[in-house]
Amino acid sequence: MNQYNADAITVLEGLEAVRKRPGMYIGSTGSRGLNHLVYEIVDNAVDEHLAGFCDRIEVTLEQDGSVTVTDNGRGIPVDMHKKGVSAERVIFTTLHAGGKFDNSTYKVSGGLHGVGSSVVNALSEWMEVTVYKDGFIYKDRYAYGQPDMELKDGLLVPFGKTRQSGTSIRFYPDKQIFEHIRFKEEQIKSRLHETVYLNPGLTIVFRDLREGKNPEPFIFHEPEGLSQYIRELNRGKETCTDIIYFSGEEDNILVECALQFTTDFDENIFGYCNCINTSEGGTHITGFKGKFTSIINSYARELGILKEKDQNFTGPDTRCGMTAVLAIRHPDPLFEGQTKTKLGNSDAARVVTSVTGEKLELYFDKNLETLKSVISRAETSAKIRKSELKARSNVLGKSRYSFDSNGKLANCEGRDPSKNEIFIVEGDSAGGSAKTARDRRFQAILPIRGKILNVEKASMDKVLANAEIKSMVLAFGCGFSEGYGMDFNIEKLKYDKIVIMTDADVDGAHISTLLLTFFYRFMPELILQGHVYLATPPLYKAVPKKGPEEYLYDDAALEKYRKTHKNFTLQRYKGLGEMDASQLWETTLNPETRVLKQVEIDDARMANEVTQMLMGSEVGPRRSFIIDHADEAELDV
Ligand code: 1YM
Repeated sequence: MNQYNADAITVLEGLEAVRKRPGMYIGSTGSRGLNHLVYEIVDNAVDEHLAGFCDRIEVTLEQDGSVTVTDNGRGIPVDMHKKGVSAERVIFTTLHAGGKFDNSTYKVSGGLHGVGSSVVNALSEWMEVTVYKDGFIYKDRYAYGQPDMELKDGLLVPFGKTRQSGTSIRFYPDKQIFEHIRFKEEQIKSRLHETVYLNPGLTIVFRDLREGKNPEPFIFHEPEGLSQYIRELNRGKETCTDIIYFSGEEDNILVECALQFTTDFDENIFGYCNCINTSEGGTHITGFKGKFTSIINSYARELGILKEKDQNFTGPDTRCGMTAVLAIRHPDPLFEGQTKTKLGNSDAARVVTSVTGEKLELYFDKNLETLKSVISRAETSAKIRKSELKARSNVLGKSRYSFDSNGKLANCEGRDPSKNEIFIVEGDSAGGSAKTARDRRFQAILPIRGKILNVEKASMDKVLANAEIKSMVLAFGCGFSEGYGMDFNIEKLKYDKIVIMTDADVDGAHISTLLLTFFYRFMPELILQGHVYLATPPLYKAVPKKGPEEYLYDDAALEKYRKTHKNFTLQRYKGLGEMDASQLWETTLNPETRVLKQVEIDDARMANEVTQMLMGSEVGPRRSFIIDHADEAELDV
């Protein structure tokens, strides 16, 4: 066997490995993996851009289901490789071919670092490569990764002349390997857009010529690069600083960063290495964060904003509201982590730290106002952090022992929780009527003031220290949970039914929403196990000339009543307070005649808007909420 044949066999074995285990190379054989094929080819063209030879890439989803990617770079090398065939053949049939053809450049953009072309070839039913180079057009073809065209003495035969240079690759993915050959244009477009943000000199033209799609070209070009990316990420948000941009290079590692603060409270930092989104973070992000924190702290001390006795801002304090994109270029990136999206190079941390320190100091020295805005965000964050901490220790520290006897609760006499009910009644006057009206053997009344409304306008510490909420927690007897120290124990619940009783108006709905929100967040078991109910007091009482009075619970009922009754007077209840004790008993309390609505978790989610804003699992909205009302809160820190 001669050398050439031996090489050819290794080649086939290599591509066969790709076909046997495609997931190893492209992640999956679903639509993500399919899209990945496009990215692999595009990334090679982006590399050519990064090498300084290409400024335009066209991506076309063809009518027949294939994809064409064209660039205006140098054109893939077609000259004789030492293996005895055209370099182009080696590139498309050998794993790990890439960058070894020219020492002057290294592969910098994403994906499989040069093996991309051969992997895509291996997973394609057919692939067509057109190279425009040195005045000639060359074509080559492959089927299932194997050459499908005769060479002449190992070289491609030019078949036409051209003034252009560049590479065009068209491929049709292998139906035996992919579940569906259906590219997701939105995802591809989004990825292409991301690519031009990271490469401001590049234009990418996208076309979707498939049946039923919009054939108009999309042109992606973002000459302002990362700054524009930040602008886009922060679109619709309220910003509180300019966009800060810096870049620098050390030890052949390029660092570029844009950031801006919004009035939101979350941080959004997007990291890239060689155009690959490092969603698991890594050394570059760590370096950036660490340096940013230390810079802000030292400026805050220098400016006297942090006094000697004050603690430093924490990292999250300094990044509260930050949107940032940090993109580095590394000659030899090390991708680690579950999804290989965590940068591992330690020199990246060092260089990013150094560039960030140097450039941000230059920037802040010249832009004091921006610096002050950033520091004031950190101050606010620190304040909230401390008050939240305090709120927790307040509620748990004093815990249930400090909830002294609950004066307002009119408890029931019965001691069997499975028979008992507690009514949470809005307003003292309705509470008074309810106390008179109830069956005290099994019905307890807990009046709450409209005060719970203020819960919405208070900071977290007030929510938790709120007298009404304390009354409820104490009355129910089972504590509350969600990391605030007291364990919720549904076994200790003193009532089978917790009935929210509010006026049938906007305020009443608002109060129920807040109560549901509170239960949903802090005592979800109450809802899940079906203990929470809404009383539905009537809206009207119809008194006909003849016949019995009738309570009407909504407007639909009234409509119906009007159709069947002519001569009647209508009494409209504006609130629970307008009902006397016997009416209240009849309409809302008496198990025989009342209408109770059992709250399901979906109803509680209906309170979702408020839930998310006020007590959501996302810290951001809650914090921004607290901030909006920070003036009203007495932050005792
Ligand atoms: C539509 C995809 O692959 N373009 C492309 C690829 C290469 C070159 C130019 C290129 C690179 C170099 C020298 C070099 C590739 N070259 C190689 C290899 N577009 C697309 N455009 N001359 C041309 O890196 O030195 C692999 S891809 F292996 F030759 F380096």
